[in-house]
Amino acid sequence: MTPVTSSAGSPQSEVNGLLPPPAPLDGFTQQEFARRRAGLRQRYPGDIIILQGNVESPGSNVLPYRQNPTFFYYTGVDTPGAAMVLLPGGFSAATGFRGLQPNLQEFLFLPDRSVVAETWTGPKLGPGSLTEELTGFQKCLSASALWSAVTGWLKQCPRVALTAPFGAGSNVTPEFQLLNRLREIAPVASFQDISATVASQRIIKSPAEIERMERAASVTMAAQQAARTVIHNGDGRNECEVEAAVMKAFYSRGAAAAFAPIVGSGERATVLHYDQNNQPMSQGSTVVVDIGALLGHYCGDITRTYAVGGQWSPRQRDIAALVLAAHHHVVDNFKLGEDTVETLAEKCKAFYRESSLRACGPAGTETTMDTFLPHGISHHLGLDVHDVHSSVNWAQPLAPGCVVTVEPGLYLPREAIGVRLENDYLITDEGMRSLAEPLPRDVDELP
Ligand SMILES: [Mn+2]
Repeated sequence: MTPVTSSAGSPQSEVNGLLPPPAPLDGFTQQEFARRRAGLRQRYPGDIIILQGNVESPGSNVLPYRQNPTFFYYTGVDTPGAAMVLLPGGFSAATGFRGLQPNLQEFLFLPDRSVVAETWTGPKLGPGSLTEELTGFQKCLSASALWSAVTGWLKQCPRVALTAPFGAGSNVTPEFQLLNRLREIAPVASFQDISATVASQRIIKSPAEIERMERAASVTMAAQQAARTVIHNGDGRNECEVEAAVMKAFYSRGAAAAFAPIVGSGERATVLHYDQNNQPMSQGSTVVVDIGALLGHYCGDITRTYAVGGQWSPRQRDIAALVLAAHHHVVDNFKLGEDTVETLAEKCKAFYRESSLRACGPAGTETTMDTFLPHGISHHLGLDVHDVHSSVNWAQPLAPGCVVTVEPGLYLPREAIGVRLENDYLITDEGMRSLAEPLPRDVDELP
């Protein structure tokens, strides 16, 4: 994998005195992205495929800007305000945009570079030949030309493939705005939703993605080790100190948090997405630490459960041993071609049901342990923590190249015990392979 670097004295900087732009692709090869675009075009051979990237929210630095993961997946470009247009084969690009070579099919549109804007947010990739060289796009045009080009192209080919707006609040999404605008300029156009195709591509990871995800998982494990050290001397210390150790481990390794870290001790260990992380920990409590590093665009997601002071109580040990055994049971008995994200959860619940352990439910009656697992135990992982969540076909068997989490838990609020144990796995022909160091087999190695 050869990182692409931008050369100083590039056309973009020579012409207008701007600083050289940052390199796109984040260390992946141009072929990686070209292959993905080819895969997408193959599925929609008669359509104009349009994707838009994220824009920076004007005048606000409240949250760091992050590119739309699907847009990065097909372009390798983080530049705000970008758009990608892929034309069907045999279609003449010159019909929409005079002066273009007719055989061009892959277009990137980027905002023009601006001295004023770059004073605030630094040098950016802009339209032109340097970006074409760095990204492998056939043509990189100014974003100001996007709508006139698309209008012209749609007159010749009124078929569009795009990611449809989805879910609650979808009518305020950029996807909805794009769809509306296209309907205005091409009222007779037909639309196809590419989301399922995007998901089918994104859930199969390339060797380069797997290598990157191993690094994200290993940074996540380093942060787990840092969390454990704090918790072993954690009596009277605050959950936020654990979070601080986690963030230090991420930042000092060039990573960020893929999601708000969860550090819950005592009853808070039973709150699935607890993220206040601001209560004192007391000796002997279980502490659930669910964290993920975001490294080079890819996410880790690993959960460990520790005991303040480093020793289980007999009851905690029983609960943790069952969760650990369930985790290994699911991984060891993985059936390629059969198991789906859903059947993994069913296997885990069945395993819990067979256990002789019991606990009291909310009504105060004793029940089997499967009652105390309120969540699924697996999701795809990648550019997003819940990778292409809304578009994944959950009934589809996991295939080689998929990366998923396995994360059984047990949550007993009445006993103030919560345990979750999560690792990240690559599906291979031989089964599930842990991306980071494997989960121990011995429950006494955990706390
Ligand atoms: Mn997870």
